[in-house]
This record gives sequence, structure tokens and C-alpha cells, in this order.
Amino acid sequence: MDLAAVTEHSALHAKPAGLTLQYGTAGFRTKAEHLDHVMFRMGLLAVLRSKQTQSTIGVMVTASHNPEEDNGVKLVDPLGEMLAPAWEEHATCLANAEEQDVTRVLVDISEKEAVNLQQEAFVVIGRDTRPSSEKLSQSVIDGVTVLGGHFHDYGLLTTPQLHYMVYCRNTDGQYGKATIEGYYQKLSTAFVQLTKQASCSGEDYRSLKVDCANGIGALKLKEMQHYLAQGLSVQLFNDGTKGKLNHLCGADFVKSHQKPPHGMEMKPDERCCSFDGDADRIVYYYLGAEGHFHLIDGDKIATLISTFLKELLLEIGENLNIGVVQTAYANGSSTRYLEEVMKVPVYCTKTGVKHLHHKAQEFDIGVYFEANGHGTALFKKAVEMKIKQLAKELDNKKQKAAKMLENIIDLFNQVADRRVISTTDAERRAVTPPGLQEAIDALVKKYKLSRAFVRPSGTEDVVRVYAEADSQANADSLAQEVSLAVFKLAGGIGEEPQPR
Ligand code: G16
Repeated sequence: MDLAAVTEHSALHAKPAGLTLQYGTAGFRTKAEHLDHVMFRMGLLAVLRSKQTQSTIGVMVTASHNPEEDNGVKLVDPLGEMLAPAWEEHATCLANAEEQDVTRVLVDISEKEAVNLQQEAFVVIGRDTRPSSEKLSQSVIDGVTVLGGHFHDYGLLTTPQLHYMVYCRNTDGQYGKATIEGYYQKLSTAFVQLTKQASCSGEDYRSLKVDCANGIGALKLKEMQHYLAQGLSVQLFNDGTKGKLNHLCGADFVKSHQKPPHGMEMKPDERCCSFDGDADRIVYYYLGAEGHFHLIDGDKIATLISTFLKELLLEIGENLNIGVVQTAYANGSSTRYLEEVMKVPVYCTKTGVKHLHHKAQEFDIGVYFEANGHGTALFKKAVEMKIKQLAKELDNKKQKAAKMLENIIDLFNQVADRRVISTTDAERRAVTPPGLQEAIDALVKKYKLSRAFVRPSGTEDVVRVYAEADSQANADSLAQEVSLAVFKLAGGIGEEPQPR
């Protein structure tokens, strides 16, 4: 390591005095103007991780669902999954090191992780459409090159696309071609074939209105549109030509307000969906004949997918174990339905794709979704091989089901001070501050079929409050009461929470 060069370049990406950040639910997130040093240092860290794993590592510059002024960065590990926990700690340590300590921290990490410094390093970089992202990704590149790492800058990319590129490169192209063209080819071929095999009636299912949150999803879906033409016709809204990123639109807005995004006209029974800022969340929705808004969030998507998979497995007569992984945000009735009606085991983990992904890997087929629309289905390699084999061998009806499963596998991209509040039991119970959980328990008792919990966000400087009850009015009122309890017992700042 040329430590003198690191010191020299690091000074060009100086850390604002007194700023400390944590590698949170999805990497570092804060106001874009505070992130230059973090980007440079994550470039350095990606090189060390690449040398240690002898693999390509990904760096994505995005703040996903956060407001346009924010930005962030997350590292992608060799198999397209989130960064290993020990390296998250290194990331936090390196990001917070004072200028004079940067090289010492780098050396410490290399020693602790037994990094072979002679090893070559390769890093791939992607970014979202935020105005700050281009410059910040240049700072990542500066970090990579000063440590002698090689890189490929994919430029504008969705987060799932970057995960895909990393995985392809580390499997020598077996998973797919590590190009944007390769990504469109692989996914669209599987999708178009599946729509041909599935017995859908009518033409309605072939059209979809897409709210792109004024983000990268719009650019990439425009590119992908013609690959999908035989199976799906998409109409894009909030494509970034006028509105602000994630403002009054996008998956987070639709999910948390339970209403359509601005900028999209909906007629009854039209199929609609929303992405978030880096297009790694999706929620679907439609207006019923009576004009009511119906949301198909992550809970429902997981239920539909696991039901469909179970039916196909039954047809081919394979007894593989399917598990569904959710978070505390999953609506209680979706969990009951999966367990009691579908007889699928359901597990709950902490919020954050990395936690769900990890748990889902335990099953032959693991389906995981956060209610907010992040998720996928994972197939064990041996299961994938078996299904491919069956698709060649079985008689007609069974073969059709096996072929559908084969396409489904290709369709899923399988790649993972508010802190006074601390939680336990997969974030469903508050441990501190004292008295808060007791207060929540007492409030929950007042409503039928109710649940509520609170947790500090890992991506924004806020406390999240979740409530469910037998009616919308009761859920709103429980949420309001729990918010007030948080405000009083956890030292809330600003105005007291008001009823919606
Ligand atoms: C990120 C994480 C998700 C998490 C969400 C909200 O999403 O990837 O797993 O559910 O933040 O996290 P929190 O409630 O801790 O703020 P995204 O889409 O912003 O990357």
C-alpha cells in the first residue's frame, strides 16, 4: 500500500470535523454534502475487500428512497449480497477516522482480515440519478485507484443491476453476461416465456402503469421496454422529466400513504406499480370497481409468489421446503394466512434486506419480502439443478410446471439522537427507554386485532412507528397514541405528533 499517496489523496476528500456516521440498514446515508470523504474511503475499503475475497466487489452510490438532497453508498459482496457484518464495522471505523488516522485504520483492517496486499483488486461502480451522485462516484474511483485497484464504472444503474453485475463477474458469466444488455436479455427472456406458459386469460394482464419515482428506474425501464414487448406493455409515469426524486411518488410514498402517487391517472382495474429511487423496491396497486385503492405490498407479493411456487412444486411432485421471511412490519393477517392456510413456515427478522436474505438462504426455496417492497426468491443451487433436469425429463404436464419453475428462477434476480430507542425480538419490542414498551403494550390492549412497535430508522434521522388494528381509523388512532408515547418517553424534539 502506498500510504503516502493515500494520505495525500485523503486530504482532498477531507472529513467534516466532528461528523460521525454509521454503516446502517443500507450503507451510509446522509446529506450529500457530507459524503465526499465517505465515498473516497469506501473506494479504499472496496479494494481491501476485493483483495481479501479475491473477487469483484460492487459500490453503489445511492440514497434510494431518501429525499433528493441525501445520498449514500453501499458495498456489494462477491455473490451479489450485502457486505459481511464484520466489514460493516470496518466501514464505520474507516469513515469516522480522523484525517491523521486513515492510514493506520487501513493497515489495522488489512491485518485483522489477513488481506494479501499483493492480490489484484477489481471494483464495479454504479450510481443513481441524484444530482450529487456523479461527483460522489468519482470520489469512490479516486479511493479505488489510489490503492492500485482496477475498476469498471457502469455509470447510471439500478441497485439490482449492480448486484447482478457483481454476481456475473464472480461466476465467470455463468449467472449471466455482466453487461446491461445481458441483464435485459436474461430477465426478459425468462419473463416472456413464463407469460406464454402461464394460463392467463384476456389481454389486460399485459399492460402495466409504472411510477418510476422520478429516478433511475425510468431510464432503465425505457431501455428494457422493447425486450419485454412480447410479454408486457409498460406506460411510464414520474420519469424524471419534471418532478423531484421520490417527492409525492415512488414506492415509499405509496406504501406509507396508502394512496396513488401524484402524476399518475388511474382507472378502475388498471394494473399499476411504483419503484423507489434506485428501483430495488416495487409495490403494486389498483382501484377496485367501487373506486377504493388496493395496495399489493411486499406481504402480498410474498404470499402470491410462495403460493404459485407451492402449486408448481405440487404438480411436479417435488417435496422441497419453502420458507417465507418477513419483518415486524408484515401485517399480522398475511402471516396468519401463510402459516394457517398455505401451511408455509414464516420467520421474522430485523428490518434490512441483509437480515431477510440471510434467513431465506436456509431453505430449498426462500421467499423474502419487506412490506415496503424489497425482496426476492432464492433457490438453492442443488434445487435449481434438479428443476433444470426435471424440465428435460418429465412427462407433459409435469414438464410444463418444471419449465415454468426454470423460468421463474431466471426471473428473480437472486442477488441482499434516535438511538435512545433499542429493540429486541426482531425489533418487535423496545428495550429502552424504560417504560416505553409497557406504554405500547397498554395502548395495544385498547384495540382489537392490534399490534404496534417502534424502532430507530437505519437510513433517516427518525423513529418509525408501526400500528395495525381492525380498522383504518383504529390503526391511525393507535399510531397517534404510540407516537405520543415515544415523543414523551424518548425525548422527542419539535412539535408533538398530531393526528393524521
Ligand atoms: C433500506 C433498506 C431496507 C429497509 C429500508 C428502511 O431501503 O434496504 O431493507 O427496509 O431502508 O429502513 P429504515 O426503516 O431502517 O430506515 P432503501 O430502499 O432505502 O435502500
